[in-house]
Amino acid sequence: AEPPSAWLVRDTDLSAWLAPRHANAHKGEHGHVLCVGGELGMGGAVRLCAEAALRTGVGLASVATRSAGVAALVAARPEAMTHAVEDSAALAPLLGRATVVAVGPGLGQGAWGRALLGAAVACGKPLVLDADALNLLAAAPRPVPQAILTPHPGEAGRLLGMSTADVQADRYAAASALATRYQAVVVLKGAGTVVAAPARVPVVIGAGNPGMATGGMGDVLSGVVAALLAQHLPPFEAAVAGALLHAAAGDAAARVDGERGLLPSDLFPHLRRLANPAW
Ligand code: NPW
Ligand code: AMP
Ligand code: MG
Repeated sequence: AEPPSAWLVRDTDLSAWLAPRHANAHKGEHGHVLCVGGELGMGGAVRLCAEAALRTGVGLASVATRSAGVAALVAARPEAMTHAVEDSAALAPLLGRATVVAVGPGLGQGAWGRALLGAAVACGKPLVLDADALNLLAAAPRPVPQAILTPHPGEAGRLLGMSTADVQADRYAAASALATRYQAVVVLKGAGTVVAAPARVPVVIGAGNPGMATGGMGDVLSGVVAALLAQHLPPFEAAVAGALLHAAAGDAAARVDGERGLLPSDLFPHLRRLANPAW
């Protein structure tokens, strides 16, 4: 069900949003993304988010995660400033220093995740909400006009109180209903990602492949979108350009060695190259 006026964007359109840096740029101009997540057993998700933000050109990336996950993350990605955060009091100073807060990758749906999400929503900074942040939002729905939401069809169904199949039966209607209900920019993921927002013509992402149906792929997307928002793209443009950059990186990675066995971290060198379209 395609509405009469949806825009289709392709990888050749990326240069419209990704201008080269100017010669005397400094890291403070390129924003500071704080990634919040990584409940026990899911520390990899928040690392993927932070690394994706760095490969998409953010000036600084910080991570707030469980104490148990800090050492591994610092060793794997020393550029990310990784903090042990066991409660919302420990999160507050990190929220104060962030330009954009990405919440949800591996957050879990327990008391820890709920407390950190509540503090992030209350802080007033621009947000990217993904994964368990969306599951927690579905359990206590409220407008989040400062947010970009990045649900897969299962999460979209929870946010709308309908089945995954009903979301997939009319993806435009589902994306628009989410944008209206949550007063937010929405990236409805899956084959033919749809970006919607209140009073905007929806955009369809003409890139991506089924090799991307691998755990952790969406955690990478949240970092890409957060990094573009932190680099001063307006929210709808950050969502469109981020979804397109992520899908194009997935296609580029699949062209190298195929779709089966493609890993989210395989996108990083392609993200970096495609984030510099004029290079
Ligand atoms: P069904 O069964 O068809 O109704 P969940 P998750 C649906 C973290 N991760 N088309 C489908 O539903 C995340 O960040 C950590 C159609 C499917 O069964 C989260 O915090 C990793 N349906 C947490 O795990 C790597 C689709 O959704 C259900 C669809 C849970 O997130 C993995 C699964 O979704 C993961 O990212 C589509 N295209 N896509 C790590 N390395 O640390 C999804 N569905 O139940 O929300 O679980 O997405 O795995
Ligand atoms: P998640 O389910 O949160 O890990 O997100 C999966 C990511 O991979 C999203 O960006 C999806 O749009 C993308 N993806 C998954 N399956 C496909 C597919 N069949 N075609 C294109 N993109 C896909
Ligand atoms: Mg996900």
